[in-house]
Amino acid sequence: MRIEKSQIDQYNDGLFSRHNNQFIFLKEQLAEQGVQADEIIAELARFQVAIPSWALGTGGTRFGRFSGSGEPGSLEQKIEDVGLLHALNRSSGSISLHIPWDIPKQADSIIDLASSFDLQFDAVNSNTFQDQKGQELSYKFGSLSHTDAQVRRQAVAHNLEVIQYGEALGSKALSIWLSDGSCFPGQSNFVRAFQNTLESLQAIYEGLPNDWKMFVEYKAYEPNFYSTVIQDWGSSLLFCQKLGPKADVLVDLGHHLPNANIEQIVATLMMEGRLAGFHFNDSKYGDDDLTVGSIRPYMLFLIFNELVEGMQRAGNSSDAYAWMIDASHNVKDPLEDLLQSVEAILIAYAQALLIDRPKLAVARQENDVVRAQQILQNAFRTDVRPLVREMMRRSGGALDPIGLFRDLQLRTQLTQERGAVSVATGL
Ligand SMILES: [Mn+2]
Repeated sequence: MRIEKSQIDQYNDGLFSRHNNQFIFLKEQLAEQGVQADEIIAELARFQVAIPSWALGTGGTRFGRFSGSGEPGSLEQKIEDVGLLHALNRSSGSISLHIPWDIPKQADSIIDLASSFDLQFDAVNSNTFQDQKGQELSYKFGSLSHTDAQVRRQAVAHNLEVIQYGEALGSKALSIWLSDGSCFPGQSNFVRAFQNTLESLQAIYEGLPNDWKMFVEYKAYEPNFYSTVIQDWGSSLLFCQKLGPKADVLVDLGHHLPNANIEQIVATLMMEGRLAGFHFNDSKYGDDDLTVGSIRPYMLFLIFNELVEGMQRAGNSSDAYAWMIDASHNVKDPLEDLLQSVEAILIAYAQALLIDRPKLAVARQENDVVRAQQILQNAFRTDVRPLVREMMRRSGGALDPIGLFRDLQLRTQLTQERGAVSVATGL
C-alpha cells in the first residue's frame, strides 16, 4: 500500500491556515531571540530515524501478546509499513533489519522495493540471544562469552553471516547486543567471560568491511539478572577501545540502572568520539520500551542538549550518528506509536537547537546557576511543534501524520489486505 502525494496535499490544505498562523507567530518570537526558524527546520529535515523491522508488529511481554490486525507478515510488508511512516513524516527514511527474523532472500528486489519508498538500510542486527530452529549448539549459557569455544565460534559465524546480508543491502554497520551474563552469583567468571567476548568480537571485527562500523550495545540486566558481560557504557567503551576505531558505543535509553544520568554518559562518549548512536525508547521502571518522550521528555531534551553541543564541538551533523527507535507496542497500533516516537525525538531536537549556547557558557563561567537552569528551561518550555510540522510539510509529509493515518483508515486497509490474524516476526 502506498500513500499518494495528492492525498497528503489535500489533507494539508485543510490544516494549512491554522498551522501557518501558529508557525508565523513562533517564527517571529524566535527571531526576536536571534533564532532563525528556517535553520532549525533544515536541521530537523536532515534528522532521519531508522525503524527496526521488529517494531512493526504488536509487542509482547513474558505474560502474553495481544496481536493487532493487518500486521506485516513478510519483510516486503515491513518495508511497506516503514514506507507509509516515511511518506507521512519524511523522517523515517531507513529500516534496520534483524537477522534471522528478517532474512532478505533476494537482495536486489528488496533494495528496489525499499528505494521505491525512498528508504535505505540502516545497521543490521545479529541475534544470539535466542536459539533458532535447527541450530546446532544452544545459547542458553551465553554466545560470544560462552565457556565452550564451539558455541563462541557458532556465534561469531552468525555475526559474519549478518554482515554479508547487510553488505548485499548497502548497510554500513553491524549492531551487537548480547544477553550474555549470569543469573546467579558464582555462575560465571567475570574476567573469563569478558576475555572470551573480546576474542569473539575481535574475530567479528576482522570480518568487518573497511567502510563499516560495529555498534556495541550495553545493558545492565535482563534476561540475565545477576550480571551481564557488557553491563554499562564503561564496559562497552572498553571493548570498543580494545577493538579499534571501527567500534563505537551504542546507547539504548532503556538499558541503564534507575536514575542513571544518561546525558552525562552521552557527553563523555562524544568527548571521546565513541558514540555510535541511539536506540530511543522511554521507561518508568526498567527496560519498559515505551513510546519515546512519553514518560521523561525533559530527560530526552537534556540528552539532545548534549548531542547538539557534542555535534557542534565535533563539527559534524546528525547524519554522522545512527538513530533508531527500539520500542515495543503492547497496547497501541505500532505505526501510530512509531509516529509518536519520531515526533517526540524531533521535538526534543528542535528544543535543544533553541538553547542560547553563548549565554549558557557565560552563566556557567560565572556560576550563575539560576540563569543556567533558566536558559535550558526556556528552550524546553517552548512549544516547537509548529517547526516540526512545517518541516514535515516542506519535506512533502503530512502536517499531522497520525491524523492522516486515521483519516485514510490505513490500519483498516492493511487489515483488508493482510488479514486480521497476520502476525509479524519479532519479540
Ligand atoms: Mn536496543
